[in-house]
Amino acid sequence: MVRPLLCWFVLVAVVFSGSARGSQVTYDGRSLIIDGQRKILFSGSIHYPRSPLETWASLISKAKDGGLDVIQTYVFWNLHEPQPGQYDFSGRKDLVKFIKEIQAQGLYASLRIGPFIESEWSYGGLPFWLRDIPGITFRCDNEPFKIENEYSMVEAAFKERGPPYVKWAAEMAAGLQTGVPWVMCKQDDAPDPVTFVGPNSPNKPSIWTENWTSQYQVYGEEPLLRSPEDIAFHVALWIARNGSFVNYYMYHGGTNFGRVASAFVITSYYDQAPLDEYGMIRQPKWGHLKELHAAIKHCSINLLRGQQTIYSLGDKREAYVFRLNSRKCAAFLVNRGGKDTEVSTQNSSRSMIRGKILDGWEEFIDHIPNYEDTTLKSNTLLEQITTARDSSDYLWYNFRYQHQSSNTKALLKVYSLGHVLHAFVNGVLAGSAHGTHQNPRFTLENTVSLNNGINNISLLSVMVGLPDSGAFMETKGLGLRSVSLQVQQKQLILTNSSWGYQAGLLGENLQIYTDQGSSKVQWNKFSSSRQPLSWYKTVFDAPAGDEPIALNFGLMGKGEAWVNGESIGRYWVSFHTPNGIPSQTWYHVPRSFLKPTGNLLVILEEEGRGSPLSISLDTASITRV
Ligand SMILES: *[C@@H]1O[C@H](CO)[C@@H](O)[C@H](O)[C@H]1NC(C)=O
Ligand SMILES: *[C@@H]1O[C@H](CO)[C@@H](O)[C@H](O)[C@H]1NC(C)=O
Ligand SMILES: *[C@@H]1O[C@H](CO)[C@@H](O)[C@H](O)[C@H]1NC(C)=O
Ligand SMILES: *[C@@H]1O[C@H](CO)[C@@H](O)[C@H](O)[C@H]1NC(C)=O
Ligand SMILES: CC(=O)N[C@H]1CO[C@H](CO)[C@@H](O)[C@@H]1O
Repeated sequence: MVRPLLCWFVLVAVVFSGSARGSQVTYDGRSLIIDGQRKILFSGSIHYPRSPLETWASLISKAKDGGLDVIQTYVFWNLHEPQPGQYDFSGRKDLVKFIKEIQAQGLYASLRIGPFIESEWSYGGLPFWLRDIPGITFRCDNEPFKIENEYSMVEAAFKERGPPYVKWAAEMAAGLQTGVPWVMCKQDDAPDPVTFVGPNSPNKPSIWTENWTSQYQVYGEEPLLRSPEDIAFHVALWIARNGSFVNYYMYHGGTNFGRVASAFVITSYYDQAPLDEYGMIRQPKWGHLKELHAAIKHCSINLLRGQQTIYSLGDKREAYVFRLNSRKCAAFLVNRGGKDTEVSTQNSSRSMIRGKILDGWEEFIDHIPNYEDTTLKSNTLLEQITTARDSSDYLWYNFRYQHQSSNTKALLKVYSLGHVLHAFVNGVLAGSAHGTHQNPRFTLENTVSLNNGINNISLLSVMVGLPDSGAFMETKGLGLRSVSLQVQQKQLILTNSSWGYQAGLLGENLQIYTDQGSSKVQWNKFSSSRQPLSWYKTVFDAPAGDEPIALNFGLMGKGEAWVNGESIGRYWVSFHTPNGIPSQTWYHVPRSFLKPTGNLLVILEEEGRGSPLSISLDTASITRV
């Protein structure tokens, strides 16, 4: 299956930070040059906030063992500056510690500083508060913004404000005199001395900033698998064609904890990478690439200093020969005609071992607000992102409807820009609908039952992540756009009637997923009532051993889960792939989030499907094949 590649333009500036010795990094037309030596470099992306700090050393060491020279990461601005001037580099956000760990293991760091990063990350890494700066237009030659990189895909949309902006970004970067080269990913008009993957000038090397080891996955779709043979073939071909730098995106993906995933992106990130979501070695991908790296490194002097000759061997075959002198050469033989050869490296597979079924559940049903309960009122439907300000995925739209008829049936019609809607009439769920990653917009059309008299209609619009890309991202809208009720033959347009708003659910606003917050509401014994907006709570002990742990949510619906107050991410198992299975069944619980005993698990189940009695605490294990 070929899917449109939606992360093309993860465009960024790249800086190569020096090694322990404070290396000199320059480049020529062949490669990057470190301390006077041309280098073929293999790089892999690992994003520090997507893996627990306690696992960084092991991930970097497995990457080094797999033949990597460089670890690449973005810098996630909205994580580090949640409010203007308030900085946070604690825990998983400790960028300096991550870079020092790379250095301690003798590898280089490639830093994609953004500020715009895309990366399937909420708002592409831009802080939400940037929207409040008067006169701002993101990502163009706009004085209040003036912070970007990378961007050829959206450049045309900004017309004449595009190219000067690229020039400004390049001059600004070079002017900082960091002593390391800068790269603009996929920016074919990158001005000198900023390099580009192309390359777009003979004195710049061919470097490949993003070659996908698979693809990020979205809810409702299957994972995209890319075979080790296919990746290795294209990497070898790239090197044969004078390439000297390859970055694997991702070498290890990790987990989108909390609400950081962008629209419809699943919580597990690039699980199919050479190191899987849990940091375990994925064979034969990891091993096959390791062998390729070793083979290329073995002849890197011939490749970097030799003279290239290309021979056609007829019938889809060719040879790329790098001759150093009459006795030394290295050659790549390319055969596009034949079948894939099986890789010889060790194979293995991962299985999830069924663990303890959790019990001792208590429940709390969240409050469905009515128009009277809300403080924010408006005579029109408000846009969701602007109104909820990223404080929550949830925004309630409430109105009162005076029905004067003994005929109780009416047709409720709601058009939404995305992403999910649950409609309640007089406190009872009257219908749900959702969009998709490809098309977030949808219409809910349901027959509802009305009382003769006042009816409370409460529409819960749910966002499954902010956008992470596109031109004019700051103006993209979500939430309800039009609402109507058809009563007998009469169509009532309610779009501009009086609406009352509440951002966030009661349980969220009270933080009942924390130790402290959980006592602020009355929890009841679990009753199997399966109501929408149910909160479930229990405590559990950490499983013995050191295998990675994941909660099996296979029979649940949609929501979010917290362990000891930390969100392990959104889950959505009721949105099946075309093959009829959840896009993600297991949700990673890092061991570092756990105490030996008495861990608090709180789950918000939005749809009220399934039952917490089906949830087990499983472990991941690797078996050799
Ligand atoms: C590789 O570089 C050499 C020297 O610059 C050049 O002659 C040759 O055409 C390049 N090969 C490819 C495939 O671009
Ligand atoms: C590796 O093992 C898996 C699981 O048994 C199998 O599906 C796959 O074809 C094997 N791959 C190779 C290259 O042997
Ligand atoms: C509608 O909401 C009002 C105010 O909260 C409440 O008093 C009334 O009982 C509700 N009506 C129905 C039918 O639920
Ligand atoms: C609702 O009000 C807005 C702004 O006043 C107006 O542009 C829009 O046409 C109105 N929509 C309907 C359905 O009346
Ligand atoms: C970003 C990029 O250039 N990705 C390439 C990685 O390899 C596959 C397979 O050849 C290409 O299709 C992608 O374009």
